[in-house]
Amino acid sequence: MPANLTPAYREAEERFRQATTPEEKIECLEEMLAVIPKHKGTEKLQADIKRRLSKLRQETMSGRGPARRETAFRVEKEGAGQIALVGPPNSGKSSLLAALTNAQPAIGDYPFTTQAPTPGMMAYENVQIQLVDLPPVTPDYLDPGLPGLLRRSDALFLVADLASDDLLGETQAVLERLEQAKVFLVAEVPEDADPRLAYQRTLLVANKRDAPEAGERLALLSEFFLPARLHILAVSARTGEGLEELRQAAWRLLDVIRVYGKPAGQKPDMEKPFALPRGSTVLDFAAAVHRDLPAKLKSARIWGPSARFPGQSVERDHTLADTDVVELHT
Ligand SMILES: Nc1nc2c(ncn2[C@@H]2O[C@H](COP(=O)(O)OP(=O)(O)OP(=O)(O)O)[C@@H](O)[C@H]2O)c(=O)[nH]1
Ligand SMILES: [Mg+2]
Repeated sequence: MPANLTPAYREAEERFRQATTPEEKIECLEEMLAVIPKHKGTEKLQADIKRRLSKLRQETMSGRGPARRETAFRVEKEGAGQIALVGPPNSGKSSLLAALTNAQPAIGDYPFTTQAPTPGMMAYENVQIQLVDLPPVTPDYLDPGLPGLLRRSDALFLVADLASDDLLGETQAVLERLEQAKVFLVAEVPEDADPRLAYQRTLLVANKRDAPEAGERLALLSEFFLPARLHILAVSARTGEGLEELRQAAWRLLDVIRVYGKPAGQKPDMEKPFALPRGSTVLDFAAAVHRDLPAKLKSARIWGPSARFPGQSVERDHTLADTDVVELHT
């Protein structure tokens, strides 16, 4: 077993061990494949996961429909990270997606307008963050594909409705319904998190702050969600208030850093940063550039916040910082 597997991988693997249905197993294996560090040392393991996946997929295809239903809930990740929008009906999830991205989801003044995940790309400075609009969650309704999508995404917006009389009840119901599905919405993932449960970093987005009585409702929401310690940001998809702050908050929520690649003797490409989890090293960056690179890597030089001086030579385990420039030598 390669020693350099990440906590995210080990959590997915632990969930796989606990999984009871083929659908759950497929979901866990897919997650393991998505988060496994891609380099030579894990190639055998990757092949093994793929083999188990295709076997399970074949088994479920010959059976009933849920596995196929599940595939409708699979959204390929793009950009610096994926944030899923979850919440009660009519809270304005689709309106937020429309206001923040070029996507054009159906928006309606009635519940259950959205029936399938709809992605869109949101610009923040020089990066793109993927937002995924979802069907609503109520005490009686949770699409079976939804918890898996939430687990696989990088962070969540819980969208609450400041125009609703049942603001607290319906928002709490979403949290409870998801907890039954072992998905916990938290401000920070606890260090000693139980690997069988999924904790997702979440921002509580209080939408419709333009609505009458939104102020009082926001105060209620803050008071109520104080124990859960979710950070709250009030916005309006309709007037655009708070949306710039929301882009920034999305970036902070993802907790990633931008790293620029620099070919030797050339200028760095400042247009297209790589987005890496905070705490990533030179070696992680090399793996993100190309899966074969870590094995060939001889040395690296860096410029930017984590460099003691411009062009400093660093070891492969050097921890990078946001906006570092890295030149890899093979
Ligand atoms: N006043 C006000 N109304 C809004 C705002 N955002 C959305 N709405 C309205 O709220 C209603 C529901 O909006 P949607 O974006 O469809 O809500 P949703 O959360 O996607 O709903 P479902 O798909 O059913 O879960 C529509 O009538 C929107 O025009 C806002 O910021 N202010
Ligand atoms: Mg919708």
